[in-house]
Amino acid sequence: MRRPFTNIRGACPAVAIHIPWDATENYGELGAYAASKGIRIGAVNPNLFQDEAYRLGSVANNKEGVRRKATGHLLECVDIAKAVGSDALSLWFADGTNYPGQAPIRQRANWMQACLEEVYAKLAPDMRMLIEYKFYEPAFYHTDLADWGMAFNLANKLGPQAEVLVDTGHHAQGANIEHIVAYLLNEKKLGGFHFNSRKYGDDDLIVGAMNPYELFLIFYQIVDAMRDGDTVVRQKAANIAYMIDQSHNIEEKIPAMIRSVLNVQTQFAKALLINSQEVRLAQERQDVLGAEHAVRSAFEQDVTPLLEAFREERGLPADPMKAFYDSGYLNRIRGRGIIIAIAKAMTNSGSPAKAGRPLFVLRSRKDSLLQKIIRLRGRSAR
Ligand SMILES: [Mn+2]
Repeated sequence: MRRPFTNIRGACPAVAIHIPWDATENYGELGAYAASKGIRIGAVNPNLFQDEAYRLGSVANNKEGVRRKATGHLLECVDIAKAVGSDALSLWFADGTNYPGQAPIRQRANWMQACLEEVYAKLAPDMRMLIEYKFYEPAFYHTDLADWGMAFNLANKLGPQAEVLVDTGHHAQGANIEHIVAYLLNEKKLGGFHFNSRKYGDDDLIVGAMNPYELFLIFYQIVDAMRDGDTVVRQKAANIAYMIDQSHNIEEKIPAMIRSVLNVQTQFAKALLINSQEVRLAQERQDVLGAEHAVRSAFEQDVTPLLEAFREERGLPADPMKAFYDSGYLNRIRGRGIIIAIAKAMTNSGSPAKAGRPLFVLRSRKDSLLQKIIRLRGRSAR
């Protein structure tokens, strides 16, 4: 088990946890265990959508008791983050409505803000609150945090430790995500990413699988901000929390994650190759095609040999995917029926961690069809 992850952690130093899916009795021990494996616990993700009580909303629910329950869970997650040594509370709300008139939209915004103010006050000084938005699904009429502007406004109201999280799958078709990224960077409010790619809705496919150029252009904006004249913009750009939020239904999960990381690395490397001087000069002489060429030509470079050399210099396998398959790990976990074991543990206790299995297999939030089925089963049981 140790060998492949010794390799992967060359690029991915942290594992996000999702509560209650990763719930365990002793969080200090969990943090120490992660450290003993050379990784740390990244963002803590509360779950405010699985419990039947949240069917009509969590922190924006019109029932005060439900809002209390949701706030209590968020506060519990702040404590968990402190115990495991995490510096990020990552928030996504399924809150919204399906029909006009179903609930008071303005009042819900105020309820949500009041709950988050209470949670914000309990953050450790070095902790940040990442606020994610999504324009529809599971709600189909209105979502309480529908776009970056709403998340940005809420983060501004809460304070400097609150920042916006951009999930690349949470926009309407045709939205210019790299523009949103640039805007938030300029406002010093871009906290993190949930990477994934999509063709239609929030498909949660392997990042870069559908539109690698979009991913490259996102990194172009980040790399450009890293060279900004403003120190704070540079610091913020260097301190972005990069996360993967995907759902692997038909493909092997760990290779899919490795592929995702490699795709991110590739587009980041290409963005670093953009000749910023050439771009700037073209912009100054208002040479539209010259500027476009300076950006695009970096995308057309093959960075594979560069990345292989970069990894080898650090004592990492040049080809992480090959190293993973060669390790035999996939066959070993297949042999012990880990997926079935986790499914069983989740059905019984809602917590894969309690089964004493590794935490990284069911990684992303809506990890698989399997989890959706388990959730639906849980609902019908209640
Ligand atoms: Mn997400």
